Amino acid sequence: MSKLQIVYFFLRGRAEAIRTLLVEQGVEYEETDVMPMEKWLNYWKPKMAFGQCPLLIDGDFELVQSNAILRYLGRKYDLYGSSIQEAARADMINDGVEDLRGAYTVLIYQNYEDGKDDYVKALPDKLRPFENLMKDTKGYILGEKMTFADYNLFDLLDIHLILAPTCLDTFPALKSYHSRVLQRPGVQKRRNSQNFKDMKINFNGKE
Ligand code: GTS
Repeated sequence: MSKLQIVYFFLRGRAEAIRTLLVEQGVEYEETDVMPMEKWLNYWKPKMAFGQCPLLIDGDFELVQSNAILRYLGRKYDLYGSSIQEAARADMINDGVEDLRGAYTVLIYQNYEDGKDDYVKALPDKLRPFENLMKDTKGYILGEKMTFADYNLFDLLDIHLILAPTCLDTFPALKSYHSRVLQRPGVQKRRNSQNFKDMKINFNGKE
């Protein structure tokens, strides 16, 4: 059986939660870099259903949209809870992650120099809903077992700690959640890999 393939830029970006999930689940995958730019524009981009990557290739099945990929892998590797209510809670938090990731992406690519201070000032109001949702768990989003959404929430917190290193200091549940996920052996395996260490977070180098 062929290995899964992630087609993306050589970046953490929107592929990092997917990679961490796969490494932790012990799933071997191959990585295809869409660059150089001419190759991206003329070869890869026209192949992408929405003109953007990441793309996951699983045999003859191809899927774009990072959150659809995470959900697909969640179903495939039993990381989607065990009832429709649990799945919905994972979905809800993942959608919250997407909202904040969207704002982060606008900051990074459109307004970093002028917008960073205001973004960091407004961050507590954006993080508080996650703190409220996570404060009763001593484990992960659904309790003891990781879901696809945990990989995404962890990555979101992780990139915000780089942007604003003290941003979790007033959110004890999120702070301990971040370190709990970070300490997981599979997450450590990904983070100790040369591939992870060599990657920028974002295409323009801002973080
Ligand atoms: N909603 C999409 C998803 O979640 O996958 C957005 C994907 C997206 O914005 N991809 C960017 C891209 O392909 C790269 S990154 O923002 O994830 O770093 N950009 C290149 C282009 O030509 O649009």
